[in-house]
Amino acid sequence: MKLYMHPVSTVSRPIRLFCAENNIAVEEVFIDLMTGAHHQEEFARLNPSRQVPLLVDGDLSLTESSAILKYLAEKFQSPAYPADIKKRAKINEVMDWLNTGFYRDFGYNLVYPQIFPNHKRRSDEAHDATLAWGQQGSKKWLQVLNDHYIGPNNAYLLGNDITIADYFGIGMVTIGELIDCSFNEYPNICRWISNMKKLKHWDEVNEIFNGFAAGNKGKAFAKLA
Ligand SMILES: N[C@@H](CCC(=O)N[C@@H](CS)C(=O)NCC(=O)O)C(=O)O
Repeated sequence: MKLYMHPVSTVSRPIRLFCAENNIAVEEVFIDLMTGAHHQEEFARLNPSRQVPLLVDGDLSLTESSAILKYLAEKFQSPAYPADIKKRAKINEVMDWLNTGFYRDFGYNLVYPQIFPNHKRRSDEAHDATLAWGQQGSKKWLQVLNDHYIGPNNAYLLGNDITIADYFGIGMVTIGELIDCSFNEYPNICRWISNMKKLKHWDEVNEIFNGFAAGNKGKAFAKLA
């Protein structure tokens, strides 16, 4: 299997972490998004959307990080994606919730416009309005994550067993580190983040991401407050 990825990519990191933690042998192919390698014909033929991650397993070419995690978990019969249909339905629910709700506001309206020049809005007014929208939406989603999904007793998003939703979500929530964002107002989220960071391969998988985040420390960003 080949995984086309970028080590800082929010949606590549969960797959790399899941593979590392579960001893899944995958050949990683680095696609340098910074130099536009994803726009070169060779890669665009494999993924016309010109994005990472992309998993190639024999004759299967699979995009969408959520679908890739589910495929790998099924292929290797991981307990992180139990066969019980009700448990699986809840995992799917959280992954969709993260992807279509939380990530839109937190990633695309708050974090990315501040760190990627191509996400900056054309006027200051439009830019500030996007960030204000992102702050408001993110706070709503984080409260739901803190109170409803994790709650005061769970170690993970859906109880005390890690699932692929945790791998998926941790990639998205920790992009807050790129704008030096604190989650202190959300103690259950802090506990969950700290549990995920205890995974054996966390540091190794996130080394480059952590370097990127460290470079942004102390800079002025619109955060959650
Ligand atoms: N919905 C896709 C999103 C993929 C995505 O946004 N990938 C980013 C990296 S995090 C990318 O390749 N960006 C390059 C670009 O769009 O130009 C997934 O979950 O896999």
